[in-house]
Amino acid sequence: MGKFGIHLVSTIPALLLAFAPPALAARSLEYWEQDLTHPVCTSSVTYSREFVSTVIPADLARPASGGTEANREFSVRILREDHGQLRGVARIPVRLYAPGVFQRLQAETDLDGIARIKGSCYPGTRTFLVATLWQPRFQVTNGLLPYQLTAEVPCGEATEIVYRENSAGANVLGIWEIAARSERKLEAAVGLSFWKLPIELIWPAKADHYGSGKVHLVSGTHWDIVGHELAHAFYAQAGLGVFAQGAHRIDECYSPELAFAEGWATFFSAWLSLDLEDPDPMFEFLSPRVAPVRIENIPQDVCQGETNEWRVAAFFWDLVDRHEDGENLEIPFGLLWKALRGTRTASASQARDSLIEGGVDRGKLDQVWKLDFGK
Ligand SMILES: [Ca+2]
Ligand SMILES: [Ca+2]
Ligand SMILES: [Zn+2]
Repeated sequence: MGKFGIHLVSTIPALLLAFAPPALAARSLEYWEQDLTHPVCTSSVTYSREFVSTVIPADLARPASGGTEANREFSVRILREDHGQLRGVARIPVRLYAPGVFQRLQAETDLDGIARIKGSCYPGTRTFLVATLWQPRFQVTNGLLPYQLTAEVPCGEATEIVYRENSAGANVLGIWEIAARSERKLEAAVGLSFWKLPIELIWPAKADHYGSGKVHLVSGTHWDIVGHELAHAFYAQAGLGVFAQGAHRIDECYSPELAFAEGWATFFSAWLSLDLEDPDPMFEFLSPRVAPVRIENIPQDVCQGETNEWRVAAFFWDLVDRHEDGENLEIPFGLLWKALRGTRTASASQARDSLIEGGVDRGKLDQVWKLDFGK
C-alpha cells in the first residue's frame, strides 16, 4: 500500500468519529447468554479490550468474471466465504479514492454484493477502496470504531474483493449480513419506524451479550447467535416484552418472562435465517451443549410448559411456519409483531391472549399451544 492509502486510512476514522451519532443513553436491559457459548459465565466477565485493528485489507482482490464494465461505470463486488461458498454482502457503503479525482466515487452494495460506481477516472488507475461498516441504523465496530474494509481497485474495471472463511473480514461481514437482513426483512414485514436508536454490534467479545443498546459477539460467523442477540435489541426498541434477566439453560424451566424474552429472540433468529417450509429447521451454533437446536422437532426431555425458552421459540415458529406438523396455523410475522408491539408482554400465555384479541383463530392457536408446550 502506498503513502496515499496509508494517509486515507488514518484520517477516515477521525472523520467518521466526527459524524458518529451521540452515545446512547444508558439503558438497563441486559441479556447474558450464559448457556449459549459460555458454560460458566459470571457477572465478572469483562469484554475483550485488547487492541483490534479496524482496518481489514481484502484477502484477495481480483478481476470479476464478468469482465470490464462500460466506461464511466465500474464495479466492486464484496464477497465473504461461508461454509465453503462465496456470498455477496449487501448494504455496504463503498467509497473509492482516486488520485486527482475530487468528485465522490461511492455506491452501496446490492443483494449480490455489487457496488456500481459512476464517475470518471482514468481507466486502469489504481484507486483505493474503503468500505466502512457503518449505516445509520447499525454499525459493526471493535467497541470504538467501525470496521473498514480496504483494497486497491483498478478504475473502470469490475473487481471482486474476497474475505476468506474465518478471517477477521469474514467475521465482521457475517455480523453485517445478519444486521442488513434484519433491516430488509423487518422493513418489508413491519416497517422501520420502531428502529429509532442505532445498534452497535461489537466484535470480538468474550461473551455473547446484549445490554445498553449494544450487541457483543464472540464470533461473527455464528449466524444464529448473531440473530438471537440482535433480536434482544429489537425486542427492547419495540417494547415487545418486559425486561428479564438471569441464568438460563435452553432445555430447562425458569421464569415465564425470561423464557418469553429468550424464546422470542431465538424465534426471531429462526425467522431471519431459516426456511418456513423446512420440516426440520435447526440452528448450528446456538447452545453447543445441546446443538443442533431443532425448532420444529423438540426433544422429549426438554422441560415442558411456557417457562422453557426452547418451547416458546417453537410456539412462535409454528404460528408463522408453513410446515404442518400437527398444526395448520400460518399467520404473517407482521401480525405477531403488531400483537406484541408496545405491550411489554411477560409470558407466552399473555402473547396468546393478545393474538386472540388480534383476531387469530382460538382453536388453531390452542392446537399449536398443546403441540409445543405439552400442556
Ligand atoms: Ca410447524
Ligand atoms: Ca404453522
Ligand atoms: Zn438471549
